[in-house]
Amino acid sequence: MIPVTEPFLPPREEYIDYIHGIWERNWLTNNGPLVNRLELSLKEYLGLNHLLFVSNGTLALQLAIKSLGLKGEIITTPFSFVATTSSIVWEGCTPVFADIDPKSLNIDASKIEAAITENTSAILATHVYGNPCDVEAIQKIADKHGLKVIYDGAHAFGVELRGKSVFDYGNISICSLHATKLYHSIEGGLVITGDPALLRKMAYMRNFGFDGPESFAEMGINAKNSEFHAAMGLANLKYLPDIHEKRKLLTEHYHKMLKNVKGYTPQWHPQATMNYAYYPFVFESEKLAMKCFEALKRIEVFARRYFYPSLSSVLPYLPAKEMPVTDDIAKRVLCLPLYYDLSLEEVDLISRVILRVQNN
Ligand code: T4K
Repeated sequence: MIPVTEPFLPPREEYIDYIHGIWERNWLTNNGPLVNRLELSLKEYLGLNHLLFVSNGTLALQLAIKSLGLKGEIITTPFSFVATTSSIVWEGCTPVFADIDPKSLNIDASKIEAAITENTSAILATHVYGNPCDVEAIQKIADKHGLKVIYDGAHAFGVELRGKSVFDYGNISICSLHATKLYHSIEGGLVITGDPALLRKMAYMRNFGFDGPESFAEMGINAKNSEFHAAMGLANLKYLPDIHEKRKLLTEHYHKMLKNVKGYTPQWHPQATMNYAYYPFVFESEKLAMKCFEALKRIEVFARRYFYPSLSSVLPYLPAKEMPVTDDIAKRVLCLPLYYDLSLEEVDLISRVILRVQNN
């Protein structure tokens, strides 16, 4: 069986080395030493001044929305994982969709302005598959209309845009460190901001708002993460260069093998590095995409339709809205298997099945 992804696991002994200390200290969660160490290591690795390690990417989004005090409408992309939209609704705001650009698959900045009303408070855009949004155009619109900007960088770990971390754009960025991500802490997430006051606010919010054992600075939630999760994050860190190289090799092999397949891969931001988080392919038609999907399934290869259907049409708690570009792309896109332990031979096999389906 070949799944769309498989978590990377460090050598067991290296994880256990971190765990030994937990037994010695008997300190399991609530901002422990491994959590602090992971935060410092990630700041250094990513070249960032301020970040917090939280329970998961979804709570990271919720902290971002809450800490900015957002109300009313938030303009967002219909082409993302459900958490991007559901977090907006969960925080009592209304998502307003703007369609995507068919080349980058990110929110189309030229469609944002038409969606702005007097109730708009922010733009929440996803760097889909790790490919950075047009951050300059988005910031211009935000500045013109006095809006906040949140980036859902769940897929974008390690990506640099114009020489600095992609997480360094907007008011707040978030990342997911879920097991299915290229770098993970089993469950986990990050909130990142350049504003120290905002970071302090989110740090309180992550821990019920506590400012001391008997006082509160903010309204809060439990978005803390544990020493066991931090240990996994720390153990995985040193393998990032290997993980990056292997994913790059596999991606380039897919590119080579699939160059004659009718369709395309998203156009990457020209000033950004790649992290090879996913291998999305937009087929010429839904028919071809689904034929490939079924043929792969017959040999136990499980591609995924990330992200079908469009969030603007599928959520029972939102009115359906037509988004012509997203509705079309979502039907035609497949994410092909991509993970550290996948072999070049398996990429060959997957690609040959796709070529055979197309040529039949
Ligand atoms: N924003 C965006 C843009 C996101 O993509 C996500 C999450 C979030 C926000 C929220 O972040 P978190 O709150 O999750 O930190 C998976 C992930 O669960 C989810 O984190 C991710 N995006 C999404 C794109 O993919 P599913 O429902 O596809 O997961 P699942 O269980 O089907 O797993 C996918 C494949 O991975 C399976 O075929 C098998 C393999 N797998 C999975 C797990 C958990 C394993 O081999 N071992 C495992 O332990 O959502």
